Amino acid sequence: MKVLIVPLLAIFIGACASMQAGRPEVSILVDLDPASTDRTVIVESITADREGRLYLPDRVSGNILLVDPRSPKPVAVGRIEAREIKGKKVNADGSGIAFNQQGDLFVATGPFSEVLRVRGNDLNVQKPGTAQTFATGTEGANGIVFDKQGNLFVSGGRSGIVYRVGPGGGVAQPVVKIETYTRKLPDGKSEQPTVANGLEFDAKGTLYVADTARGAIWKVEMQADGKSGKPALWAQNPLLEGADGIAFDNSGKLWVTANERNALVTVTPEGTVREVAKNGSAGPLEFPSAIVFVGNTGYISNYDIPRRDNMDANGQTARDGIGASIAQITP
Ligand SMILES: [Ca+2]
Ligand SMILES: [Ca+2]
Repeated sequence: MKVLIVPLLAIFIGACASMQAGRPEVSILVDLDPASTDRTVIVESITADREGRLYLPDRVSGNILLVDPRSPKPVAVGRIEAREIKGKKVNADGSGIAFNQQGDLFVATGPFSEVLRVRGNDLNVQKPGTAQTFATGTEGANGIVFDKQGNLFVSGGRSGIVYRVGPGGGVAQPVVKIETYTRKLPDGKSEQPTVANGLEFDAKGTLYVADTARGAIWKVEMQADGKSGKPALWAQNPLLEGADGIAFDNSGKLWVTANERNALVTVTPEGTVREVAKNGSAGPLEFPSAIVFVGNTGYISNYDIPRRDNMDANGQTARDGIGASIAQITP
């Protein structure tokens, strides 16, 4: 018995020490392409259903993957078909993903300038449902989020526009505009022009917009008539360079995946910015692009673009680490 107790006690003391140090550890929940480290699967976003199961669109296969954290093996439950546009095959490159209150699943696609929908009943391992057009006119469609009234908000990337469309879908209308801006990365060559990326609402219904280019988070007060106020720069910090997906934890802290820095950063309701985790190109964070909380655990999609702190020593690839995967952290 003692043999058992001593290691358990050691683990317990170790866990307490790491909690006291305030540095919860990131680990890998699942490698989405165990046979490869070379972008044979590409996931840019992640969401969860009411049962805490995770969903990610894979840009390479067009599959919408389901991963149950209790038994983390990816299975396809939906499909996003490529289209022929002007005689060329165009991949959907699914990005932002979110459920509405009815349990239907939505995925933004920049190349189609649309948001697609798979009905909840059609999310099926035996017969994966095909995503159909829900919202149009969303140029650069990237992050998506629903408000409490069931309106869908869609970020437009470099244009800085955030679109809004009602619960029935249709043509989306621009409602917010973040001023355009382009940042040069430390390599002096790469440029980052995305100013409207990850979207999230807080409990009071205020909209937050991740500005990847400025390394900032904007706050937009929504008015009772459905119109939006002027965006206010809420937090800006070099730690936020590459700010991509965002999500609130149970304590009301905003978590930010700083993709090009391979880092997780939090912003308190007072606007204090703090780095929670960061690593080099070998992971476990590999260009983290989105985060979703299930209870106290944050699940993170590793997009694994070869850029800045996620680039291998050769300066061209991102083969270090395990590649496309879901990371997890329990603060
Ligand atoms: Ca892999
Ligand atoms: Ca990698």
